Amino acid sequence: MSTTETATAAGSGRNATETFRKKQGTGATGVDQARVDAVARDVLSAMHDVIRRHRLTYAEYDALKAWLIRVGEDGEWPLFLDVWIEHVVEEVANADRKGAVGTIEGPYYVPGAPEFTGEGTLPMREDEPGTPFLFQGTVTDLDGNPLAGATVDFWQADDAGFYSQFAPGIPEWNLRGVCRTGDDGTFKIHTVKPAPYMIPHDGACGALIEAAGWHPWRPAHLHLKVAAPGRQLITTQLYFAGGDYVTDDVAQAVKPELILDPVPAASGTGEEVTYDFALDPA
Ligand code: MBD
Ligand code: FE
Repeated sequence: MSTTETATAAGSGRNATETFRKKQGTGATGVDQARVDAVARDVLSAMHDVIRRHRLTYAEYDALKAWLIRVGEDGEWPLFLDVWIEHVVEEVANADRKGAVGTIEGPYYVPGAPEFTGEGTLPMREDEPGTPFLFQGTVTDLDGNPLAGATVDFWQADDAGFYSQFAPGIPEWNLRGVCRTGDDGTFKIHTVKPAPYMIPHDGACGALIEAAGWHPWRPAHLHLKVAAPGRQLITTQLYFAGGDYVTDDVAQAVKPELILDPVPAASGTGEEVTYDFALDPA
């Protein structure tokens, strides 16, 4: 059975929820009461305002209630929040950065991927489908000085748009890896180009998309966390010039600085691109 036949919203949602719980623990810790009061009050009053402006009916209120219950049942809170909310959180969080441009993390990062130094190939299947792709560059400080021992933590969907550990039938660390820069601050990551990602249509997020007449697609993208001692970690994504949905990402996470324009690889096989990261001081 192929991944396409067996991937379900509830399956990937369950894994995304579990992954988030591992990172976060279970509850809020140490959030200031005055801050909760101010933010929760504003969220609620924004909702009250929407209800008044649109004259929400009881039928619509009950449809909303049913849908919210389903988001939880399908494990799709991580997906929902990261697709429709996170881009603004990221915008606020990274507003003062001078170096590499960030964007949203999304629900599918898993820490602890296999590591290599300098140059390596991401874990992949023997017959991994897709265009071979070399992603290379240098990690520097804001003055362009190379940073040795920086880490480029890399994850992506495969050529069918599926993530290992969130869709069934894919080896655990497929297309996930951590490249540590060598003494010259460079990294060379051999992989394959990912396909666009479609929000699953059999879960609550898909139901919202369908009911509203939206489209469910994210453009093909690479995910990265780039870090070095004494520097701020940057979480970002990179996209492909001219690719489908680059100008119409359902998650609104594309920025002009994040669009790659790969060229035929010097090796003669597949494509390659060079992209550098300048890290802000911590
Ligand atoms: C993804 O692959 C992703 O990166 C985000 C942000 C949301 C859903 C799926
Ligand atoms: Fe993604």
